[in-house]
Amino acid sequence: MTDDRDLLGDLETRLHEHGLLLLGGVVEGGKTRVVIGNAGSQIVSHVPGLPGGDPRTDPVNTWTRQVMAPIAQQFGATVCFPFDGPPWHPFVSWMLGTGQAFVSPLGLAIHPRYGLWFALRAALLFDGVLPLAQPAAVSPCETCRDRPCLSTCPVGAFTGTSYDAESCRDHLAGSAGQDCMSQGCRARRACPVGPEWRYAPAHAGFHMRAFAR
Ligand code: B12
Ligand code: SF4
Ligand code: SF4
Repeated sequence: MTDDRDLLGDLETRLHEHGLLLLGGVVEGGKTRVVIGNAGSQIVSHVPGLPGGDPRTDPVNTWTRQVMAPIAQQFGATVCFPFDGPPWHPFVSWMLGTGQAFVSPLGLAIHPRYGLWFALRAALLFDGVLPLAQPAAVSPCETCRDRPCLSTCPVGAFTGTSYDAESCRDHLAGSAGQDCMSQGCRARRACPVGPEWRYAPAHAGFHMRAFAR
């Protein structure tokens, strides 16, 4: 019989081979959902087309599918992806449900170690209850007095309860938006958590081009 602890350990090893991380899991109705992602710019050396490629060809999503389909098969799980939609799978809610990350005032999930510098790439659904890590203790936002993420956006796109994607996109289209375009979202960069996980500028630029396209 397979040891469940070995299963998650083996899965983690397989994911690391591709620069991916097992971010957490949650038990739902006798099944276990495991959320997979990446942090920082470690993924860049694994994905053909990152960071300089054309986002319109979806290199990250294409790569994610190619890598995750055989892994799901090997581990006997069903896989789904955050980019399959609409309707979208509620990946942020799933991540929050693992107890390993928290909702930030920007709406993005924040991780005590990786800060805002992680993305969600896939989820695996396993039959049965797997032994999961203890939830993280507390959100870093709780002790962040000044909340610089909320005061740094040049067009005030984040209010703490909403995000104005249209104002953001308009700003990115002009010359004043080139700082965000080349370095990544200024509001996200203002967050002091996990500075060593910040995306390298070329990597951040790829995601900004993908968003602004
Ligand atoms: C559609 C979408 C967008 C849209 C609309 C976003 C919106 N706010 O409405 C657009 C294109 C604008 C967008 C933009 C970005 N997005 Co987006 N987006 C998605 C996508 C594909 C679906 C979101 C959705 O509607 N889900 C359906 C709902 C029901 O799911 P949910 O998990 O329950 O959603 C909860 C949270 O999202 C939260 N929430 C959402 N917005 C807000 C805002 C506030 C203030 C609060 C408190 C909560 C909150 O509340 C929901 C209910 O609990 C997700 C992937 C996914 N499948 O989830 C990525 C996703 C949410 N995006 C992500 C990112 C990183 C971005 C960008 C930062 C991209 C970038 N540039 O790098 C930008 C933000 C703009 C910027 N300035 O940089 C990441 C977030 C990772 C994380 N750490 O949390 C995701 C998970 C993609 C991924 N592969 O990792 N996005
Ligand atoms: S700047 Fe502070 S409040 Fe904003 S996301 Fe970072 S830790 Fe949370
Ligand atoms: S990318 Fe720039 S304009 Fe858009 S929300 Fe972030 S800080 Fe604001």
